[in-house]
Amino acid sequence: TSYWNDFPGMPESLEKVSGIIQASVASQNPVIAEGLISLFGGDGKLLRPGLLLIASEFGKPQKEDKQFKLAAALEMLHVATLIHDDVIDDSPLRRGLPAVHTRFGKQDAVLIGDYLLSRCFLIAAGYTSPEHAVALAQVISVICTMEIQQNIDRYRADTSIRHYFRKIMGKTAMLFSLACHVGASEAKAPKAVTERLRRAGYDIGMAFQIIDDILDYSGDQDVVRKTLGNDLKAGVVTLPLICALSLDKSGELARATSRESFPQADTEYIIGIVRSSGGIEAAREHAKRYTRRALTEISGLPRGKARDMLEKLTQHLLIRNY
Ligand code: 2DE
Ligand code: MG
Ligand code: MG
Ligand code: MG
Ligand code: MG
Repeated sequence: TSYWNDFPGMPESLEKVSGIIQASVASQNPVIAEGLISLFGGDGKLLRPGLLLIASEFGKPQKEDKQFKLAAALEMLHVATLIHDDVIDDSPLRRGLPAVHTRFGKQDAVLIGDYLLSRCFLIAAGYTSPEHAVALAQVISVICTMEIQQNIDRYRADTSIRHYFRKIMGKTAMLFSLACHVGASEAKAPKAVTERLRRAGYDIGMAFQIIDDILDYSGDQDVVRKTLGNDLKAGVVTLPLICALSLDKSGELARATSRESFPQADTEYIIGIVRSSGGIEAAREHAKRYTRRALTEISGLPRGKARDMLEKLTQHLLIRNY
């Protein structure tokens, strides 16, 4: 994808990953085949597999290019969560195309997500050390738990930044962190390097979800190529709103998002206040802070092509507009 054009060797490697995914999800069933081909053929960023592959370069070359298999498994998990996420968020567009549930209905979308999850585990079980398959399963249970927490917290604007960070750590950062540490660890990188990558992956993932949440308020839908403005409409309270609430001294925003008013609130009006109060910029400062933390970790990694790529990617993710 265009995300990786300036990264030597990565477009070719990610092509291999895509090939493994296509082969592994292939099905005679027309709904599965079409539903998945449209998603994997779309313009996914392939960040998690990309991170895993970069991390694996800190270790030794692997038998049968095992790292490509693991990278494929992570992307399959990620896409499974997206399919379910779009059902849950009632979000019609994904990767520039109709979401799976838009085309095939919610019933089949849920099942296609489950199918994909099982294909992910098939690969993980076959090509990962048991402890990493366990780690993967644990991350998935945390993702689900934090998604449920997010539902519990709907329309509660009186939340804390801490609580928000905890949720995005579970729903996004842990998988980024897993990609980085499993990639390095399976390639037998030194323990200190693996641990550093685990921390860097966590910080990159935190910054990534903060920017995702900012784009939901201020992105250009034609560029991001998925439905925006959804979080607020669904009562999901994210960092731009949390920051705006502490910046808006008039109390206007607090009134508009009180437990009573929030479900019927005029979302355009709220988005206007979030923007004019500086909520977006304040949220961006947090993304910058996580990016700086990631860069500090990365600067402690062994020098070389992999470190340069990780640094460049981390910097890019902060200024991305999709
Ligand atoms: C991204 O948040 C959410 C990621 C996790 C979703 C996980 C679900 C559990 P967003 P966007 C739904 C499903 C679990 C499985 C299949 C194991 O902001 O903006 O909603 O891209 O993402 O819609
Ligand atoms: Mg969503
Ligand atoms: Mg969601
Ligand atoms: Mg989002
Ligand atoms: Mg996203």
